[in-house]
Amino acid sequence: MRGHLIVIEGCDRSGKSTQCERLLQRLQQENKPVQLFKFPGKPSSYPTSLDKLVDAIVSPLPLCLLIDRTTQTGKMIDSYLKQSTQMDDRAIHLLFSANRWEAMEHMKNLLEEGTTLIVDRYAFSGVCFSAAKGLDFEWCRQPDIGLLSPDVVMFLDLSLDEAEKRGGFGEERYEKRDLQQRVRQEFNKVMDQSWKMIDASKTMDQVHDDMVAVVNALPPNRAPLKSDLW
Ligand code: T5A
Ligand code: NA
Repeated sequence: MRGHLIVIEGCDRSGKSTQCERLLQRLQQENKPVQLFKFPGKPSSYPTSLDKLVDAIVSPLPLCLLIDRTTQTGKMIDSYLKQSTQMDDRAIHLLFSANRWEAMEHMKNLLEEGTTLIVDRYAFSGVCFSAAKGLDFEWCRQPDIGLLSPDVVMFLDLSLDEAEKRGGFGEERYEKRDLQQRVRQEFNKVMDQSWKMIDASKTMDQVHDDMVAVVNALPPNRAPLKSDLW
């Protein structure tokens, strides 16, 4: 039986990375084969390339740590988000997509071996952020056509006011209120009935329990993987 592809989406500060980590730990405690992927990765979560290599060799860390912002595309995205480099809106959009495509084969192999994948942001973020910046929605969808389709998308739903209370937005390029508002509107366009809305304003424990309930309700996966994202 193949693993489940579980995607976690939501606006900035909604608790995605916190909850992905907790879900990972929970499934590991239940002895389920599981790995965590992040798009485009998290700068605070990765040490230097050398440290990473050593970690990957000596510890059972998920391989995804090698795929995030430290791939060539990942580094360019990181530098763009930290505002160290400028880039055309379309070029950065395509880079985010390329960053996902780089991981697809590895993800596919893991899923087929029976490993469940928890994915912190996916193509939905890709489309919503770029469309919120003013790019054409249909144009934005094109480069991600044919990615692996998730078995479930959980959307961590949090108001902008609540999100801003969580440490406030920092220095990253997209951490601005008006943009975040437009991103939320774009998410409303891409979500459908199949998405699981999670009230992210609850405590971390409550949010975790709600997400575990969604995962436990997933039917066993006998159908083959589909590479037919929208
Ligand atoms: N992007 C991304 C694109 O433009 N195109 C793309 O294709 C993709 C994939 C970076 C940016 O890139 C854009 C979107 C983003 O703007 P990122 O690296 O995922 O994407 O963003 P991060 O800055 O790492 O993460 P977020 O800001 O989105 O935060 P999270 O992961 O949602 O939230 P988390 O878990 O870090 O928590 C935030 C704070 O809230 C607290 C936490 O302790 C933390 O301090 N918190 C809670 N507090 C109270 N109650 C709870 N229930 C809480 N849960 C967490
Ligand atoms: Na995050």
